[in-house]
Amino acid sequence: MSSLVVLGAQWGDEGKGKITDYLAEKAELIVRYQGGNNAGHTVKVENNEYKLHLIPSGIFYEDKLCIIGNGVVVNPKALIEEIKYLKEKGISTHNLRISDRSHIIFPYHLKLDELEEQRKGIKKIGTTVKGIGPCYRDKVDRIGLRMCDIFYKEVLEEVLRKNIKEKNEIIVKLYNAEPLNENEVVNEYMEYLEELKKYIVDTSVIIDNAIKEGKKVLFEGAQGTLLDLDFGTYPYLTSSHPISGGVPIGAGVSPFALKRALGVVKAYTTRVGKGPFPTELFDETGDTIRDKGHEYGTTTGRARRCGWLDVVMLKYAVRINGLTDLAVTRLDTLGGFEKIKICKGYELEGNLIKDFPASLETLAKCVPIYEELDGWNEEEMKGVKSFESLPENAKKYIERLEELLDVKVSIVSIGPKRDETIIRN
Ligand code: 2SA
Ligand code: MG
Repeated sequence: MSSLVVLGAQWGDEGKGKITDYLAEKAELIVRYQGGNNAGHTVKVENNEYKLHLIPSGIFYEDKLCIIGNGVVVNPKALIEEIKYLKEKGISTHNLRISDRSHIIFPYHLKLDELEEQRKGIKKIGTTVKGIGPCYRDKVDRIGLRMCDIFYKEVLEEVLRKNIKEKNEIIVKLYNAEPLNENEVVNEYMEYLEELKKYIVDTSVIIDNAIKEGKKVLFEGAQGTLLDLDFGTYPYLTSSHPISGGVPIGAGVSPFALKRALGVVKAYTTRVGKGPFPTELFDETGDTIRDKGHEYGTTTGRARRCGWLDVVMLKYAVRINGLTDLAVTRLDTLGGFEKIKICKGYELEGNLIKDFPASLETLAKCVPIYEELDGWNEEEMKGVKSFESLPENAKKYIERLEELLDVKVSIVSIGPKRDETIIRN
């Protein structure tokens, strides 16, 4: 059994939840390696629907360890709420483990996230306002607090009080906003952390042992490649590393631990938040995709921007992540269009651009070069169990994508349910 990472190849919301859930069945450990409760996915188990933000989707299986790795930023309050939510639905969290090296999100991170976004005005990033960026910033600044600090309560309290005082100064002086109540935050969070103590361990040792024993480990990415801090559309991105390179750092494993990198690709492109988006559709087609695909954020309810599939972007994702294969989701949503477009390259001031540019100024000027393919009828897709039985033009769409990217599409999803997943051998 070999280990693999499942990650988003676009701007997040590719349908990773469903694919991860599907693959989790065959894995023994499921590990989150970046992000925090800015992630959100819906998992359907039998007839129940669950929404998870922080806990890996393997939690629905009794016998699998679910790990929140060191690269994740943990909001203790949100995590306790998620544990309670699962308990109320009869799901136990006894298999949950939290890295002792993971950083803690405190209320001042959320407050600063909100205030900074307000101050940026129209230049705002459109964050999830979960305190993700400010928490990672403190980590880099070496003033953050980690889960292991709860075992030294006095030290933790001292640093926490110092941090609250310093952040309050910024909140009051720079933003003219209400300061946080120091004692209230300290008391509330010391209690939460005490409650989480039983889950805190050195998770990198557990993962390493599992790999040595030949167990299959599934690394679960949140957000997507184009939201990666280094390789995404800076600054309109998240503050962590969703790419495959984020796994060794965010989970504490060797870079050679990964044998497979599965990229999840939505059959079209969506993004929430700001920033250039070359294949964005501002017409009726875009609205139809949004409505048919229910393209509204799970956490914030925001309408997602929709557009055609972008191969320039996907080639970049294949290269940066070393993708071994792809899972294409939402092929059903593309049904019913007479013609479907794929962007094969960009035109920039008379030149052909094949590599995804670094500068957003450049990206904003790129004009997509499209190839047009014939559409298919979605009715012909209902109940289909094999790739061969898909409508002819839907197959052509997938095969053309494979040809353009030179990567195999190993999974095709044609609906939200587990049995609407086609595996190609
Ligand atoms: P943040 O809050 O600092 O991470 O926001 C920075 C940018 O990253 C975007 N972002 C996301 N975009 C899509 N999906 C996200 N997460 C969930 C998911 C979304 C959900 O993984 O499915 O619940 O539907 C996500 N998280 C962050 C955000 O919009 C900003 O552009
Ligand atoms: Mg989502």
